[in-house]
Amino acid sequence: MKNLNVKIVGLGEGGARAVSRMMNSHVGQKISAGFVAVGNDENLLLTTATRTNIFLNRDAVTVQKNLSEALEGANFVVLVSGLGSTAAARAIPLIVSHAQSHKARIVAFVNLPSKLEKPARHENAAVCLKQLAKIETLFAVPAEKFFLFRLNRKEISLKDLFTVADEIFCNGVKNFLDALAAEKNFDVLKFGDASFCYGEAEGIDSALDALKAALKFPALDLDELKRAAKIFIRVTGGELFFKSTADAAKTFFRDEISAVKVVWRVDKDSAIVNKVCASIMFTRPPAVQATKSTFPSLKNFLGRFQP
Ligand SMILES: Nc1nc2c(ncn2[C@@H]2O[C@H](COP(=O)(O)OP(=O)(O)OP(=O)(O)O)[C@@H](O)[C@H]2O)c(=O)[nH]1
Ligand SMILES: [Mg+2]
Repeated sequence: MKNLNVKIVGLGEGGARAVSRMMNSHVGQKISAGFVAVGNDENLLLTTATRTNIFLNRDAVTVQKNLSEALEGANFVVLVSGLGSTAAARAIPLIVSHAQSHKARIVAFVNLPSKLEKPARHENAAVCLKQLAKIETLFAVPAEKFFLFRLNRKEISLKDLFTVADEIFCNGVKNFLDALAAEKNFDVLKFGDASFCYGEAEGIDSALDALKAALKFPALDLDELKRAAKIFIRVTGGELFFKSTADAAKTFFRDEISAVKVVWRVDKDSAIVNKVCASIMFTRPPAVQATKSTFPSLKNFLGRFQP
C-alpha cells in the first residue's frame, strides 16, 4: 500500500506489554510504524518501550488532544489489547471516532477475557466490542484458546497465558503488516470478524509443510476456515526459495480444506534464510449454533459483524 502510515496502539497494561514485545522484535520497522501505549497507570507506562504514552487519568480534553497528536497522519491504526481492560473501554470509542473522521482504517488484535475473570472485565469487553463492530478487521481470540498452546504443561499461570497471547499477537501483527506493505489494494486485507493462523517449515522449498503447520495452529478452528467466505494466504521464503513450489500447497488447500477462491501471495523475503513461512487470514463464518459456542453472547454479536 502506498504512503502507509501505521500506528500500533497498545491499550491497558496487557496491550502496552504486547506492543513493547513487538518493538523488541522489530515488528513494523520496515514501514517505520509508530508505537503508542494508552493506559490508566502512569508507573506502568513509564516501564514500556513506547515513547508516546497517553495517560487516561488526565482530564478529557487533554486525553483527546494527546490521542489526536499521537495518531496524527496515520492512515492505518493497529489496536492491541486485552478487551477486559478499563483503559480499552475508555480509549477505544475515542480512537474509533478519531479514525473515522480522519479516514484511517483500523485492525484490532484482541483477547476476550477468560471466563474466570471478574464480571467487570466482561462488561468492559462488551463496551469495546460494540465499538469494534465498526472497524475493518477484528481478530478477537478468547483467552481460553491460549491454553491450547501449553497443553503439555502440568500447570499454567495467567502470566504464562498472556506471554502466549503476546507472542501470538506479535506474529499476527507482523504477518498482517508484511502483507499490507506488499499490497496495493487494501480491501484485499479487509476481513471483518476474522481469524488468523501461521506456521513455518525448515528447508527452502517447504511451502506445503509450512501450510500444513499453519493448519495445525492450536487456536485455529479448522471448521471455521473450511466455511470461510474470504481467505488470504501468504507464503514467504528466502532468496533461494522457488515460488513455483507453492503450487503443491495451493492444490492441497483446494482439495483438502476449501474450494472457495483464495487470494494467494507467494513472496521472497531476504530476512528469511532456510525456511518457508505460511500465514492465513480469513473472515469467520457466522455462528451456526450459538449454543455450541464458548462465548455465546459475544459470538452472536460478532456473527452480525461483516466486512
Ligand atoms: N495480551 C495480554 N493480555 C493481558 C495481559 N495481562 C492481562 N491481560 C488481559 O487484558 C485484560 C485487561 O487487563 P489490563 O490490560 O491489565 O487492563 P488495564 O486497562 O491495565 O487496567 P485495569 O482494568 O485497571 O486492570 C484482562 O482482562 C486480561 O484478559 C498481558 O500481559 N498480555
Ligand atoms: Mg491492569
